[in-house]
Amino acid sequence: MLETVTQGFKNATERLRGVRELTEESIEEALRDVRMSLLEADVDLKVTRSFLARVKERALGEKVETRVKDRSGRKLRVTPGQHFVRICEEELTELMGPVDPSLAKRDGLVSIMLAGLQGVGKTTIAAKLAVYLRKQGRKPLLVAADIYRPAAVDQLRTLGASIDVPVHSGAEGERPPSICRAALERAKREGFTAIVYDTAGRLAVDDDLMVELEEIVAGVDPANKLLVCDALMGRDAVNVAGAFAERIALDGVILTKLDGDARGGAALAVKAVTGVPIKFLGTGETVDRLEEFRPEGLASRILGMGDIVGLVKDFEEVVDEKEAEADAERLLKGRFGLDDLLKQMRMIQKLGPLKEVFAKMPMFGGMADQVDEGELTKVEAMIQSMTRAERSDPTLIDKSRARRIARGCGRTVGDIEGLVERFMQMRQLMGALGKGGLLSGLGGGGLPAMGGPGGLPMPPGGFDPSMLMGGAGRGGGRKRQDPKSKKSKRKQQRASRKKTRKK
Ligand SMILES: Nc1nc2c(ncn2[C@@H]2O[C@H](COP(=O)(O)OP(=O)(O)OP(=O)(O)O)[C@@H](O)[C@H]2O)c(=O)[nH]1
Ligand SMILES: [Mg+2]
Repeated sequence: MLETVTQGFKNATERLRGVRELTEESIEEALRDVRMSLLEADVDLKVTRSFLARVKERALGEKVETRVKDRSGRKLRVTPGQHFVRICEEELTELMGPVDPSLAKRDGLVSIMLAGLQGVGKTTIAAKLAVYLRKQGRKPLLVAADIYRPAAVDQLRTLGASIDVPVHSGAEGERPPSICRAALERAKREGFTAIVYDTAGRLAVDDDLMVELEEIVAGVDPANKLLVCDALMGRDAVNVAGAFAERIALDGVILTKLDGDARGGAALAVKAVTGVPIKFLGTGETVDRLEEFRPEGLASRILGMGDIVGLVKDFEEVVDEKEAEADAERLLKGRFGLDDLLKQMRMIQKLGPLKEVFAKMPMFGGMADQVDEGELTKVEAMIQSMTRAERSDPTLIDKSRARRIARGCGRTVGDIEGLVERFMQMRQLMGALGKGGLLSGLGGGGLPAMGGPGGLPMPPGGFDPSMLMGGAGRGGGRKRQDPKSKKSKRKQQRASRKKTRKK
């Protein structure tokens, strides 16, 4: 999603590479790329203009410190281009923010009315929200208030059945405002603690639709009146959102189909236009694809840096900080062995499905689809068949050792040699990255040092990302480890050390 804008920012930073300071001229030039990509992504013109003006003003006004200290006191070098990226990121965050995934409740009931044009994903979001609310311990009721499209009620019923959430629908010929009122009565009577009204969509904003929504609002007074927009709407989203906001007092916006469109201009402008926060993102057709909206996350994804904050947060949950920092250091100095790889693989497994982990990484986002978890399970098995010495120094692995390892894990000698070869490449690459300073701090919980996109050293011909992060194939059912249970973790480590010593 939003690849167009990402490319614009990449081009802009590329232009600023090697620039000594941010002058009006160099900023203007960089901003030209950004402007073009924003317009191409169909971001509203006014929003684009004011965004660019703010970035320019700040970029000109700020003194560029080229040496800064990160949180652990380490000195880092920052280029003007990286400063520019940081300013853009902060302004993007500002443009799309704030963070507010909260849902209002009244008398213990979370009530949500979904409104929006035809086909934007209201019904899908209704089901997603029901799942979301149930995860929060609520008992949700879905309400089919779309009586115009013949299959609409059935669609919601099917969805409801698939997630095991009851769906309230009206009698033959009953009007939506009356259906909603009856549903609310039922919810109170039957002890539901959340209710989601799925209303009808129209091809364009028309008065009938608005009157109906106003009647529903008057009848059931939903605590959350949410406008659903899809990312494909671009500039139109602005007019539509404006029209809805004029008639009903919106409490928030939900953006859908962020997975589908490369342009996604609506995401950037909708908050500025409606003045209400974006609450959630829909990122796929299935009911689990709902995310609470975090502007920083989206901003850094747009800038092509991946959602590092999100990833770091995930990391903090599963990783012992000190240990991670030491690991990261060694990693970035190119001094690590296959045993480190194995450890990292296991850590990554705890973060969730690999594809999602990769999507959040700055460099690998685009490769997320290529990750093959099954391959990674094989890698894990191969490493486990090696001795401790071989793991820490894979150069030891000659033909005869490779044969023994291959026998141990049921793979071919070629597989083993391939693994070692790719591992050596990767180690070299990590060393190069470490010198660039990009990833320093990532593992330790701190933010990376403003590494700009485009400034990354990459090996010729690229490398296999799955090699870097390791496999989740085997650990599908494995539970996340409680970060506090360090005792049991240490015990585990001791046990595994013992085991390897024996070998
Ligand atoms: N890729 C993708 N598709 C989505 C997403 N949300 C919804 N869709 C698809 O978009 C289509 C329309 O979704 P609905 O939920 O029926 O939209 P609606 O707003 O209820 O449509 P009407 O009731 O006709 O106004 C369906 O094919 C959905 O599967 C999403 O986040 N990503
Ligand atoms: Mg619908």
